[in-house]
Amino acid sequence: MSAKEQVLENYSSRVYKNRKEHMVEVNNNDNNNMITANVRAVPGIMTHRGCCYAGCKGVVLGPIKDAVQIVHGPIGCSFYAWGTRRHKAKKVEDTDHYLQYCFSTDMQEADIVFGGEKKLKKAIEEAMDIFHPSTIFICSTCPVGLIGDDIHAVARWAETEYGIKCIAFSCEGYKGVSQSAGHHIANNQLMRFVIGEGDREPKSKFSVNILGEYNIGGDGWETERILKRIGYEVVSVFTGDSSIEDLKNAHKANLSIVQCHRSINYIAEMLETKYGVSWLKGNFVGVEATIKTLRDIAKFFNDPEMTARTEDVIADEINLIEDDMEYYKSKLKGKKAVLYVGGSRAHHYQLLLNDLGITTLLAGYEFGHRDEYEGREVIPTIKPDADSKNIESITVEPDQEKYHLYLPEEEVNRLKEENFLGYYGGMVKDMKDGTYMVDDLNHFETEEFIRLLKPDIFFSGIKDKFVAQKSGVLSRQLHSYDYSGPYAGFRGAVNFARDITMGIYTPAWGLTKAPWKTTPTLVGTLGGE
Ligand code: CFM
Ligand code: HCA
Repeated sequence: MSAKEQVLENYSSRVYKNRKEHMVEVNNNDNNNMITANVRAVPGIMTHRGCCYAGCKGVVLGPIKDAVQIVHGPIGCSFYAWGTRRHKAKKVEDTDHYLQYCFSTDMQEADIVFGGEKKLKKAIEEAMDIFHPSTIFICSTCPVGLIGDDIHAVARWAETEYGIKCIAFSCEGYKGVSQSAGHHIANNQLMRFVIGEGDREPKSKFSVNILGEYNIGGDGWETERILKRIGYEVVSVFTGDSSIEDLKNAHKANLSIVQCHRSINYIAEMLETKYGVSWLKGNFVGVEATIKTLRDIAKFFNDPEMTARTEDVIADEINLIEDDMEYYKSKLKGKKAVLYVGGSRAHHYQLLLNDLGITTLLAGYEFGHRDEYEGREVIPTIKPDADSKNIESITVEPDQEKYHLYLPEEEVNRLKEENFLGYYGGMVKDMKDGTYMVDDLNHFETEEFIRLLKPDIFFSGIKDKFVAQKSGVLSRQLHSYDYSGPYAGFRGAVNFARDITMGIYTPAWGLTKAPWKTTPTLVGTLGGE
């Protein structure tokens, strides 16, 4: 029996039917790797997913450093999002920097009963008195949606009262099935109220945005370093170490490079539709992946000097890390890994592991959609009632097979000529036959797959980390990097390889033996007398 069947066998028939659709034994020959994803978790199962508020406030908005971000809700929600995600940012002189702060309306029972809008206004007044910010975000959490506070009206009030920018995000935690709904809400509001407002012209025609890069552990800085070394101008980064001013000018760039497609694909597509900024899916995690991305960007700009410069920089960067990478590869070759991360890293990190000779036995996403697993063809499609500037009416609708990007006729023709943007690849094509993709891997399945597959290392987040560690398997966090990093780009690859090598060669893992495996911990008698 396969590991997948052995795990599923433990379930009741109802749960079995549900969960089997979320598990695929990869077979790239029969091309039948369809998976169910982005649907509600079975109630009662210990999922490791997060909520809509986490995706909006925690992930996309959190790293924007010069906006005061007020969480309208009970204090616990705010405390959760305070400093846990490690999106690094540098203070720029004479500009606002609020990343270290935690702003909350601290809703209490009375506010739930009588309404919380007054308290929200008070919080804004207080923030204005103390910090004088030029931008305020309001993010609501579950109770706000239930009682119906109109945070958008409060935002309009603040804009008139103080002459600032104030944007409200109705990102109550219960919306949708995971963090993913929150990304969408954040993206839509940034598109409506921020992007397009700037008029700063890029200095160079080789100008880019980096989308879906949140500067976890300094990853974005390493990516920018490489791009700038080649000669690109980075107009904006969504949203790692970013300021409102940079984001306002994103539409001025000539190309958007998408690192994490899951969290930001909406903005990439809307920038293309509304302002004609092309995008390409890149990936700066892994040495080979970084090289490929740099070459794709050079291909896009199609400039002989930039192409030559790209090759020079690649050669020089490789030269600097080659010895280290060879050394770590000799230590790591043949090791086996399991990865379970949010919506893009379970794919990207497989490529970096490949560079080091480590095989992936199982990979899964908390909230990736089918695109992230199976990949999708992107089909530019003529929009029936084409009005290219009416962004609200343009949607990207993933059907079972393809992405349709609805555009006016001339845009469709242009994109078709540049068939360059025609495909967004999921992770299955980079996985070996016989390995597993598991969506929304839960606590029980984590324990079982670790027992059956016996990986040398389990990559995940804080919630599942200790499941692995308690069973004597090395764990590394791919969200927070266990407070190390950067792991992106050329220098990041060496940091990653070093951290993994240290972990694998730590003897502790072989020494752990749960006490209940050697001595019974419960003693009792069964039955009556
Ligand atoms: Fe994108 Fe991210 Fe991820 Fe994500 Fe996240 Fe993250 Fe992640 Mo944690 S935006 S999908 S919602 S790469 S916070 S920086 S590590 S789950 S794989
Ligand atoms: C989130 C943020 C998170 C959590 C990480 C973890 C992050 O989804 O709310 O579970 O360890 O990267 O900080 O994904």
